[in-house]
Formats: sequence, structure tokens, C-alpha cells
Amino acid sequence: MEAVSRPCGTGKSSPETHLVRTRSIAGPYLAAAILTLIAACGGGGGGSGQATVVPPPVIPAPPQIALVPRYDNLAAPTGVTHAGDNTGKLYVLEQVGRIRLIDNGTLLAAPFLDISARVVSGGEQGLLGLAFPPGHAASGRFYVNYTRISDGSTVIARYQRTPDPNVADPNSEVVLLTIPQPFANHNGGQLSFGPDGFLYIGMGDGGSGGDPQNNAQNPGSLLGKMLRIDVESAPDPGLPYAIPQTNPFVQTAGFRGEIWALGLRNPWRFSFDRQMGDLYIADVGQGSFEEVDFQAAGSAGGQNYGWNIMEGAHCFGNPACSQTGLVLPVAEYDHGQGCSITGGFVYRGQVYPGLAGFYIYADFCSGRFWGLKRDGTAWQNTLLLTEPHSISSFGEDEAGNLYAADLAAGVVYEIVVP
Ligand SMILES: [Ca+2]
Repeated sequence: MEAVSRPCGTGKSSPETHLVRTRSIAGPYLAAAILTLIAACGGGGGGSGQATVVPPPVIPAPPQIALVPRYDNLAAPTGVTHAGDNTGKLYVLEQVGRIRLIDNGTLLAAPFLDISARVVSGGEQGLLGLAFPPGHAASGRFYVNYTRISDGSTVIARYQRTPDPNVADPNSEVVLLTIPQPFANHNGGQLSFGPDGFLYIGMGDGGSGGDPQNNAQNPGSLLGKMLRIDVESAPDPGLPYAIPQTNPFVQTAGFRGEIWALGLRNPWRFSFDRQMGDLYIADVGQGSFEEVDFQAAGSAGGQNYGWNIMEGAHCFGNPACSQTGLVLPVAEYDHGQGCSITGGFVYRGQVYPGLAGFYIYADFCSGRFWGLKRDGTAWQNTLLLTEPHSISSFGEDEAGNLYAADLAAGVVYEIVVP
């Protein structure tokens, strides 16, 4: 039932030794790992005295982390990001529909933007995403993702800063994309510009449970997908944005051209490794498994991450499901260790070299934080911290320092190595 290995049999599994399930781990690495565990448990290892087990290539474990509160009295924070404009400012999303600004280490009283009158908030709805395009310093433009008050539809919209750099114009909205949401949950939320300068949008399957409308596998639906659109170039005729001609399905009948990848349930948070350009998608599971999907830099897109044929690395519904053409996660954990994954970032800051290259993420319910890193063709996943938090989102500042927002506490923490 549990995804973790139970190396020494009795008692509860140790989250310290969370063995990542992945297709690529099969083969010599897994065999070596099992042998190592047998040897480590002592006894029953064959008793020959000649158990010369060759350990798998293991990357150094990351250091344990701690959370230091930096900004508080926030109202249900759902995101943290920066504008990439060398100002050092941080922007914090409040679910109700406000963007708060942290300037020179101080949380300003007046919001950068307040569109709460447009936003339906609560549960999985609200102001869910914010992204600044390349060139924001000159253009003053930025993009948000929210569920609108009239009917809960997802809105992707552009806004404009005013001449006062600490204030955006709430009347500058240009709606780029509206996606009807059949249920209140699974709205996705993340917005991020990729290294290619295109806007990536994580879109949930429309909600309820089990994807009853089969949206995630429907190539004609924008739900249950990763989308990629060009919002900073001249728009296509009849559209407020352009569809990149390098999108994987632009020439495929029956597919929406905006689709970058499909088979996602609720990619609430995803991020690009700022150094390598790799894409990490944390897809929230149904009742059993939470997963991290990985896409190497330079990918041509078009991956099918499996939902609702599979949940994590397991068949969902039909136990004899066909996995042909599906891309399995590089890491997963089961609901003995949490309930809802919150994707984070690969640490690329300069302060904690031991964390370099680790993708740090958490579970919203259990407050477990992990560090995930590729080790050759396998992946190593290490528990870094367990604390009672409701982490809705992670964020980076311009220097690569990492932050985590606690939705319930209204606090933004900095992730440090104590
Ligand atoms: Ca999947």
C-alpha cells in the first residue's frame, strides 16, 4: 500500500528512506539498492560473509532545512514570486484577489494590485497565479490567473503597472484566455514564463473526482493540461495571444494548439529550474498518490502524464490499464505521507551550496518537505523537514533564495539551512 520501502520489516516505514519509484530506477540501480538494504538490515543476507555489495552511485544527501518566518499577517497567501527586474522586490499573492509587495524587506500596507471584486475565492478558487514576462522592467506588464466571480471560470489576464512602480492599475485588465470550470476544484493555478519566453499555464482537469468528463485525456479540451502560449508577441488573427508554431499539436487534427502536455489532474504548482531549464510539474493526486513529473530542458512537449488512466505510477480505475505512450512520474508518495503535493523549485541560490540542484517541495497536509535530485538515470528523494504547515506555494527571489507560503498561518517563510 505504501510507496516507501520498508527496509527492516517491522513497524512504520521510515520517511527518511523514501525510495523513489520511477521507470528509470528499474534495472541495475534498483537491484543494487535492494541489495544494499538487505545488507544494511543485517542477517538473512545470505550468510556467506562474502556479500560484497557494490553501492549504487549516490549523490550527497542534502542538508536538513528550517523555515524562518519573514513576512506575516498575510491573508491566505497562494504564491510568492519576483519580477526579474533587479529591484529585489517580492510579490505575494493573497487568495482573495490581492497582490502584496515586499520592497527592501518590508511588506507594504497598500497592495500592488487588488482585483478581489473580480475573484471568487475559497477552497481551490481565488487568485492563484502571477508571472512577470521577460522585459517587465521596461513594459510594466504582468499576468495573473484567477477564478472569476461570476461563474468560477479560469481567467488568464494581463495587467499593467502604473507610473508608480509600487502600484498596478486594476483597470488595465486584458483578458487573454477564459476557461470554463465545470466544478469548483482542480483549477490548476500556476503561471510561469519558460526559458523560451512563452507563458506556461497549469490547468486542472475541471474538478469533481476521477475526472468524470475525461478532460485530461481529451485533446479538444484545455482542462487537465499544461498549456503554452505566446502573450508577448503579436497575436494570431482572432486570438488575443499567439500559439507557438513549435507547440506539439498545432498540426494535429482534434487537438487544441495551446496544449503543451496532457494527462494532468491538477498541476497546481510547476516550475523551471532557472539554471538548467528543466520543468518540474507537481500533479496533485486523487485518493492515493502524489507525483512529480519531469521534463528535461529542450523537450518538444507532447507528453501524456497519464491521468486519469493512471494515478502516479499506478493504474487508476482499470487495474489492467495500458501504459503505452504514458510518461510516469519521477517521484511519488502515497497518502500515508500526505494528501496534496505542493510543487516547489530547484534551489539555485548562493547561500546553501548543499542544497544546490535539489528540487524542494512539500505536502500541503502533512508538512513534510523533500529534496529531489537526479542521480544519473535514477532519482534520489530525501525528507528534509516535517513541521505543521499548510504550504500552498513556494517561490524564489531574484537571488534564488527560496520561500514557502503557509496558507492557514498567513506567513511567508524563508527556507534556510540551520
Ligand atoms: Ca501522472
